[in-house]
Amino acid sequence: MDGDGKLKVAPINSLGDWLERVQAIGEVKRITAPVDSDLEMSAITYMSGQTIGGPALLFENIKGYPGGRLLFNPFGSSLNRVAISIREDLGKDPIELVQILSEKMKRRIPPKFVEASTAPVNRNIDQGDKVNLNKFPAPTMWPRDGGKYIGTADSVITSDFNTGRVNMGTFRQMILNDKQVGFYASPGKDAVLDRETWWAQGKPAPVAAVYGLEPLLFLTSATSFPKDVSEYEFAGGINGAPIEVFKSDITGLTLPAHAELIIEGFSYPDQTCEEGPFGEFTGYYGRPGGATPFIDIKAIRYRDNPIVTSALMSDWPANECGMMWAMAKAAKVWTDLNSMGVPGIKGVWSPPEAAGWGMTVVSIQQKYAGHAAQVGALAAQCMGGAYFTKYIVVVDEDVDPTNLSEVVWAMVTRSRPAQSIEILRETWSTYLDPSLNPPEIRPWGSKCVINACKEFKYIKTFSPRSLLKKETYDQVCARWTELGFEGKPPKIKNFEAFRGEKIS
Ligand SMILES: Cc1cc2nc3c(=O)[nH]c(=O)nc-3n(C[C@H](O)[C@H](O)[C@H](O)COP(=O)(O)O)c2cc1C
Ligand SMILES: [Mn+2]
Repeated sequence: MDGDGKLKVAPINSLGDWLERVQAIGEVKRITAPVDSDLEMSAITYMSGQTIGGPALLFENIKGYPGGRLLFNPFGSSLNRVAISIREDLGKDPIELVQILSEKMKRRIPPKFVEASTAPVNRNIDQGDKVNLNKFPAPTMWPRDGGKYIGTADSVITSDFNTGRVNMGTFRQMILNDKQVGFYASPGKDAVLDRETWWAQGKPAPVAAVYGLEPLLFLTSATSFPKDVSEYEFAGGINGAPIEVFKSDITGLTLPAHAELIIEGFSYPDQTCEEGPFGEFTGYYGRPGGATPFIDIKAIRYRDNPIVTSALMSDWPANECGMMWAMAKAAKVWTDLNSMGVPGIKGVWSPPEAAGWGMTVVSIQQKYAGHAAQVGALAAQCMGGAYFTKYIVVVDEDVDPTNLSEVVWAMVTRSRPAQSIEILRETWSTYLDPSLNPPEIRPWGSKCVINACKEFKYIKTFSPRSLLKKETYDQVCARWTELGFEGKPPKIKNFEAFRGEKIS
């Protein structure tokens, strides 16, 4: 949006609109050769994903699914695709984009209800005997997976029985048979709390799952927003216009009108299935398979030839939880720190290399005694950053939090392990953390907060950095070609402020 509230770029309402934009920058690869949904599609995604910034893969010829289409890793490791999804222009630095997203996350626009009959996703509605989930392509991603996962880059929609608030969360969904899918969500997640509000009344919990969706809805579903506000409002805020929805006559839930494919049905308190294991965002199989609630599917709504969206979970850079989570989590932590009134925040990053969610880096301009410790503790435990994250590093403003080389350098030159590290215990984690053993101790975790800032007590006398003088840098830039170097001179951000005064 610009100042007068007009959208700068053409609106994106559907996955089709998004694909058009992404195709225009050459970041969709259509794969028309026949491929197997059993391990082959995911292997291709993993291998293609080794190139940072590589394309999203649209599989159009999946063995056994005539006409079936599946988009693997919509975000991948591409900053461009994150930019497009949050309705921004390309070419911005990661930290600039995180800041923009964090501002957009402060806006809320409620969804707009349209007539169900006009919603493109209602072009086809299968109910009763016609319900057959196995009609749609779903990959088995890793050799030890418990089954085909149709829901990964998805949005699972639930509601709170007492307040009516509609939640959107990304939760994995394994096909059990034509009419049932597993519904795994970690303790503390909103879908878990929501379904329990229905079960406490002795009622089945209504639930819908969107398996083909526009990536902004995927991003907002995968981000920890306040538990009492619908993700639809935050998606609208980022979109700069309301998300179009309709009310389901089957479950009463609010569903996205422009989705590709939605299932809906009910989940019961006293019925579970065997679900998992699944190769997870950590790059490991998470908890072993176990008893999990499931969804009894009453209806499937879909466009003609719908596109299923899928997320490969793996080690970086092929992990769909890498760049998207890096951006979304960092932006949300920034929003949370701002909303608590913490001053001096210069940048927040969640390194995609750290399983997307495992680490938070905040750079600050230290303003008062205890400032760095306060930022570390709040970034560790605020809603946007608390889940799973193990390492929280606070650095000064001259350190770029998106540059791990600079962060590591600050850690070894500014922190003192005996003084600068705090451990937080019994924190919010997950059954999926392979380091928590024996597994019975899960989902409790711990966190390490590292203050890698110059010690504030000695900030005036802290050893000066060896920095170039700006005028010397400019001179060398001007002579770069003459000196025999090719290309542009490197960008340098920090320069010497010393003008000849005596260093004490
Ligand atoms: C691709 C992907 C798959 C995910 N799968 C799960 C899952 O199976 N279970 C889970 O608890 N969280 C999963 N998450 C994390 C949640 O989506 C995330 O914590 C989100 O904030 C949950 O929604 P909520 O904040 O409304 O509870 C996944 C995230 C991504 C990006
Ligand atoms: Mn939520």
